[in-house]
Amino acid sequence: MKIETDQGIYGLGDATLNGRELAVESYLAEHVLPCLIGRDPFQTEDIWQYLYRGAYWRGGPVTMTAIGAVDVALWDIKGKALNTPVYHLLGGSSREGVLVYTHANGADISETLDSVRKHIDEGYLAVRAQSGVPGVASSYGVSKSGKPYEPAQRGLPSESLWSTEKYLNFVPTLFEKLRVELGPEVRLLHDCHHRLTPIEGARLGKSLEPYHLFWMEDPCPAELQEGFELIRQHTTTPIATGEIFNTVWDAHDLIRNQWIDYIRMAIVHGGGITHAKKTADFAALYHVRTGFHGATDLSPVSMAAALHVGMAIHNFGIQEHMPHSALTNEVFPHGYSFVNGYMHPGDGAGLGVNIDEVLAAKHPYQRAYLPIARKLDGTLTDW
Ligand code: KDG
Ligand code: MG
Repeated sequence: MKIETDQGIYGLGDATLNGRELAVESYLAEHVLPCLIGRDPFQTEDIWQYLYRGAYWRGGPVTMTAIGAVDVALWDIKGKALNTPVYHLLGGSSREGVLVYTHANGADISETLDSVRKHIDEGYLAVRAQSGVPGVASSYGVSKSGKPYEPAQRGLPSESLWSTEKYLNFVPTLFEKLRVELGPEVRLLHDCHHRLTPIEGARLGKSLEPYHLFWMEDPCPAELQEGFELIRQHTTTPIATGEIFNTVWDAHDLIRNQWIDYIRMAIVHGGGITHAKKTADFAALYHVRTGFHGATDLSPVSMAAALHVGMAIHNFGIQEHMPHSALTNEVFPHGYSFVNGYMHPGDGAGLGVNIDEVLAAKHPYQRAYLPIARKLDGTLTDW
């Protein structure tokens, strides 16, 4: 999304909500953008409150993504108007670079090991490892025939079959092999993608302790925040969650009770930079660090926003980095860079990302859905 000012400066925001894109577009076009005409783009706080409180109906992914898109674009404008990178406006650099992790996956343990090794050779110091599970037709996070992993597909939602029993028996053998082969240094992460119950998450965390993961992500759905207390009581494996959260209130109990170690709310789905900064500051009081969502369904604009926040806040933990396709990078030329495991947002004014609208127009929107998952007996479960 692009917001233009009467001073000739424009800002970019990302309004992508994978699988529900047009709902956000409509919310923006019909309800938000008319309210922005004539406002001072420097008033990021007041505009945020105007869009959040002023709507009366608040929260939820559509609303908060729309607010996030506007907010990020306004911070871009502010940086450009003041001729400074956004991170300078958020506290300046608290570190030399932003530690990132990327995704490795394979059909089996040996392919996954090769994939992790490949990313270590590329310079990554942290890698998320997902593998096909024997007896499970399609596991979360495993790409088909070596293609980059992108879960949303054209047509109606695809269905995959899931077995928690097979998964729980398998995952410790994966990480045992990775540790034996790769040694103690590399940071290893794993995403359970909300598929377990709390006690199953507890069992997994406990069984992974010998392989000292950097984090176990989304062991179970987080609507019931106290479910994480149960996991926490049983394991020292660090816990990350929040990629589908939209406000700090979704994580309020998780944070203040120290049931999690990393908060993953996406900058754009959580109301933008203004709300991400407040969430991070609240989390800092409870030793919770950030691990902002950074999958490829979020654009380079979101990536840049996350890097600027990650540079500035004290309780930064790690940033997810799934490199975009060459075409996406061409549509969004950007100044951020990756060197030896760390990324830097660049020192251009604003976010440091631009858009080639002519090229973008050659690739019109096509509807796609995230998959759904069913247990072996047909019961719908969390994908
Ligand atoms: O659109 C859904 C993806 O963003 C999500 O499945 C990716 O879990 C994910 C992750 O950790 O990157
Ligand atoms: Mg995830």
